[in-house]
Amino acid sequence: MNNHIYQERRNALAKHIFSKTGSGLAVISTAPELTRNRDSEYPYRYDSDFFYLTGFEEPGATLVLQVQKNGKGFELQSHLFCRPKDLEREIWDGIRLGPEAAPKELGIEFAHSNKELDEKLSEMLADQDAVYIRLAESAEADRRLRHWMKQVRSQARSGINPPSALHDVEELIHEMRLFKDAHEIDIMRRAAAISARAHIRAMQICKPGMREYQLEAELLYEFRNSGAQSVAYNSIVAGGANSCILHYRAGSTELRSGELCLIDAGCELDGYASDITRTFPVNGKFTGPQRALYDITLAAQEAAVAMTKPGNTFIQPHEAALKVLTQGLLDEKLLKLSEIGSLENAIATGAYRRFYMHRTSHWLGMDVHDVGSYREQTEHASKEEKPWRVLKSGMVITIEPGLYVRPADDIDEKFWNIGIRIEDDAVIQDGGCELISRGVPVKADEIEALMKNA
Ligand SMILES: [Mn+2]
Repeated sequence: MNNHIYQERRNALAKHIFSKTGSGLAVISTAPELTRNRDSEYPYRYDSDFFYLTGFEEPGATLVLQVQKNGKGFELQSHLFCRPKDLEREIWDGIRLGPEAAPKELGIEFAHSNKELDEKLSEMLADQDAVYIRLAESAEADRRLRHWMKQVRSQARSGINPPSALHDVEELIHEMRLFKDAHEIDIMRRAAAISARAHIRAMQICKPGMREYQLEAELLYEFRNSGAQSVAYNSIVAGGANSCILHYRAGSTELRSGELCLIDAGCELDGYASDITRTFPVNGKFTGPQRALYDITLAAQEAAVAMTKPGNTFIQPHEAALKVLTQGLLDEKLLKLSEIGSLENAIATGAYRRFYMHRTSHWLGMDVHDVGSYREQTEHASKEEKPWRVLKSGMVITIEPGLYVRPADDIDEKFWNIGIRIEDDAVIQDGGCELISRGVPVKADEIEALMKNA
C-alpha cells in the first residue's frame, strides 16, 4: 500500500489550513453513485479530491480532517466515515472495507460508520474556528451543513461556539494537485503509454468502409486489455466533416477513403487521465491539402513544446502555436494577407479563430481538464490583470493545436472538412518538458508508414 502518500497529502492540507486559520475542520465527501436509467447505475467513479487524500475507492464515504493549534504548530486527526459492513448488501454489491478494517488498511487514524456522520460532525464542529468545505457543492451538502451548524448553535448556552468562517477547501487541494509527485507522474506515464498503443491500434486497423464506432471499440479494447479502468473522457472518433466538430463523439459515420479521421481518446489508469489526439488519413495516405495543414499543425505543436518549460508562463506555448498556425493560414491563403495586412494583425484581430477556436493547453491529472488556477493568485490585481501562471516542474499540461476548415464560399474547396488536432501530454521538468504520449507516431510520414505496414 502507498498509505504514506495519502498521509503526507493530508498533512500538507492540514498545514495549509493551519497557516490560514489556525484550527479548522475540513469535510470532503466522495462522489455519489449515479443512476443511468431505471435501476442501472453509471460505473462508479470516486471524487478526485477525496481519492487524492485517502486512496479509498468506495462510494458513501467522507473524510474529515480536524486541525488543532498545538503550541506553535498543529495537530491533525483524520476521520474516515465509510459504509458499514453489511453481509446482505455485500452479497449483491461487493465487499465493503468497513470502519473496523479501515484504519489499518488505509493508514487513517479513525474510522466510523457513515451513519454516524451527522451526529459526529455536530460534535466536531463545536469550538472550531473555521470549516473548510466545497462551497455551494449541492443542495444536499448545504442541507447537511445547515443541520450540523444548527446542532452546534443549539448548544450555545452551554458555552459552545459554532465556527464563524466558511472556507473553500477545494482551493487548497487543487493547488496541491497542480503539482504532481513522482508517484503520480509514474502512473501518468503508464496511462499515456496505454493510450498511445490504443491510437496505434486504431490507425493500424482503420480501413475505408469502417464505422467510427468500430475504431472506438479498438481503443476500448486496448485500454481495458492493458488494465486501464476506464476512458478518461468519452472518445472522439470523427471521420470527414465530423473532424471539425470539437466535441463530437464516436458515432456511426462511415470512414471514407480520401477523408481524415480525428481520434481524441485517452484512458484513465488508477485515477489518472491521459489525453491524446491524432489525425490520420482513412486510406493511409494524406492528400496534398491535408498534408499541408497537418504539417502546419505539427510545426505549431513543436513551437509550443519548445516554450513548455519552467519559468515560462502558461500562455506562452499557446502564443507560440498561434503564431505558426496563423502564418500557415496566411501561407495557404485561408486568411488573405491583402485583407488582413499582417501576421500580427491576424492574431490581434482574432481572424485565426475561424479555423482555431480553442486554447492550446490545459492542466492534466486526475481529471482530464485538471484542477488548478491558470492565473497567479496575486493579492491585489483584478482578474484581468492577474498574470498567467508560471510553469514549474511537476505540472502536467496538454499541448494540442488544431486547424478546422468548414465548407464556405470564400474557402478553396480542397480544404473543406479538414479538421486536424495533434495532442500530446507534457510533464514539465527542469529545462523543458517530457512528452509522455509519444509512443504513438506524430509525423505524417511515420503515420503513413505505420498504416502501410499494418
Ligand atoms: Mn485535451
